[in-house]
Amino acid sequence: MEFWFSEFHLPGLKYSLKVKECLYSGKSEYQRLDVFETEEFGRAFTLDGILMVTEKDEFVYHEMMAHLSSNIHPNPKRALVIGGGDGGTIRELARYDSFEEIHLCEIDKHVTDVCLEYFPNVAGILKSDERVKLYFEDGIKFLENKKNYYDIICIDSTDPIGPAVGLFKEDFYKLCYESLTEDGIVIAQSESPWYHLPIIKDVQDSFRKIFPISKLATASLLAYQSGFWSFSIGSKRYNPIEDFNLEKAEKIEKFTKYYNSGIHKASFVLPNYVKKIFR
Ligand code: AAT
Repeated sequence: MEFWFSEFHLPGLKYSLKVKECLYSGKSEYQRLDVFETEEFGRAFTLDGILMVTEKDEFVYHEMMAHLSSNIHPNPKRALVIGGGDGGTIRELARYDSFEEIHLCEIDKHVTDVCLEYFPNVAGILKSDERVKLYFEDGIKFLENKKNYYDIICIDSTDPIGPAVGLFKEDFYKLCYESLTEDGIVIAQSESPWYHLPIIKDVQDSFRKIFPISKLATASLLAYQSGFWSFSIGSKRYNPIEDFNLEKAEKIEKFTKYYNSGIHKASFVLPNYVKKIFR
């Protein structure tokens, strides 16, 4: 008998992967967690029936979150990832020697436990790098007590449902602003330009109100809705395009599978149907 995982994207559209084996199923206080061995994408991790990590393409999203932000800061020392309990964004941040502290604030410890067991190449860094500290709490509450602390904040959150709703609100971005140092940078996953343009517009409108510099980047991936994803950057001093650091990118691209200097620059070039949100 064949077994397929389907993610329901739109009322008339679903995305399906043929499953060889279900490796794990469980329920936490916050969500349902599943790990599948799929025929096309290797292992896949889902939360409430939505793909979070696949072995095939996880590098795209995680590299973009970490490198678009860290590249443009000349000497980032403290980073925070909110959400992202799988560890992928942390793995990429950890490539920079300049970081002294890399914090993870994930609401659901169950996510990290499952990823440590089933995705060692993604989550392993959470145990192996002594700069990494794990906090299992709500990202919003966590930031209320942190002022002027982080150089980089990566908002690596689920889609805006359940506990992640607040991570897409202007008040939360204000908290991020206050928790950043005077030249800090925040990057947030901001959903798909094909399916979620109103969400992208809201995030961008908020960033523009709060940060002197705000930009939108995109990337092509496989596992998230429509295969085309966006990242919103808010920055206090450095411009993601003008302050691009070629030397840093060339060092990093020895390790990366998606990000490189050309991708950094090109990712800020937007199609007209996306640009229209700024008019
Ligand atoms: N690294 C790619 C994986 C993710 S998962 C996002 C994580 O955000 C989940 O583990 C979830 O438990 C966590 N999370 C949700 N709300 C909060 C919160 N309020 N505070 C802290 N962590 C939270 C990103 C997937 C993108 C999906 C695209 N379709």
